[in-house]
Amino acid sequence: MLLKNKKILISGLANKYSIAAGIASAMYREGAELAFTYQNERLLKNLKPIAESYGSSILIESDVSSDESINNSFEQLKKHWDTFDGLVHSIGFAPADQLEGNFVDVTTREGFKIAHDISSYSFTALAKAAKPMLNDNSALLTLTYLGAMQTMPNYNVMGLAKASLEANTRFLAASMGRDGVRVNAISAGPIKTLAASGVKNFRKMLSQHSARAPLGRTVTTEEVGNVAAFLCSDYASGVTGEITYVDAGFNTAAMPLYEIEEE
Ligand code: NAD
Ligand code: 0WE
Repeated sequence: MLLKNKKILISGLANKYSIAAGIASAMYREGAELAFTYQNERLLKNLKPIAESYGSSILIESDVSSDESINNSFEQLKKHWDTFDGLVHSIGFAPADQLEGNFVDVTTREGFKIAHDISSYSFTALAKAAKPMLNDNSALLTLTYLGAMQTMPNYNVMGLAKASLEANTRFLAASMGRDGVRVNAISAGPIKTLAASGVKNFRKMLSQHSARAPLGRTVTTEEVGNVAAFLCSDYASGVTGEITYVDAGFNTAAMPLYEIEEE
């Protein structure tokens, strides 16, 4: 039981395919007490039965594009918990028109602003709001992607936002370390979630991933969840400011082992 007596707040659980659902499942199994935030009313009906299955009825609305919504959500949380031990940020967004086409042609000032606001600043905003309630030996965790480090078609301005999120992870770690707060990120391989479902040629990307990755396959939300549970546990007490890849080794291999079969 990695997380016995730990209270952890999880954001970004939209449905059972969400990475946040794999994280919640692993954390619940490891003994954590969970609470959840959701973006809007529309997502509450999906979340409710899932949260219930993880023993939680603490469901709080939090739209990270609004400081008022964030502040309200922590006021709500205080009614249930005086203090807590962990926060999972599993939120990312860019307008759809930013994620298809040639980077220099499709990227706009407004698209850049929204992507960075929702996908990076929100992690700082949640850390700021959570800070007064965080116990000693607590942990913050976010989800990033290889597009922060290397290019690929269509990920575009989200790559810039993830680069910012990774720097955010390091600066938050430096900023909060003396308060007993660790801050880390998991860089997950591609997974077919709601956020990936609108993406052109995503199935092709999954098969390319399997071909190049040392493990010869993609990763599951459960595998991401297991590493998330570890990083938020006291077994990771010496780890902060780190980006941990959970991608079947994809980022470590420059070429696939075998010739890809002709189609
Ligand atoms: P998902 O669609 O299940 O989760 C994305 C979540 O972001 C949703 O719950 C949505 O409600 C939330 N969100 C968006 N805008 C918000 C706002 N303004 N306020 C509050 N919440 C908001 O998809 P996912 O793939 O599980 O994504 C979770 C995280 O994992 C994201 O940061 C994503 O970039 C990252 N990630 C995903 C993959 C992948 O291939 N699926 C790979 C690496 C990293
Ligand atoms: O971070 C992500 C998903 C990011 C995302 C996806 C969407 C689709 C719907 C952010 N905003 C939106 N906005 C929408 O309107 N991933 C790592 C998954 C992902 O998304 C891609 C990928 C991969 C991988 C987009 C293009 C290319 C590759």
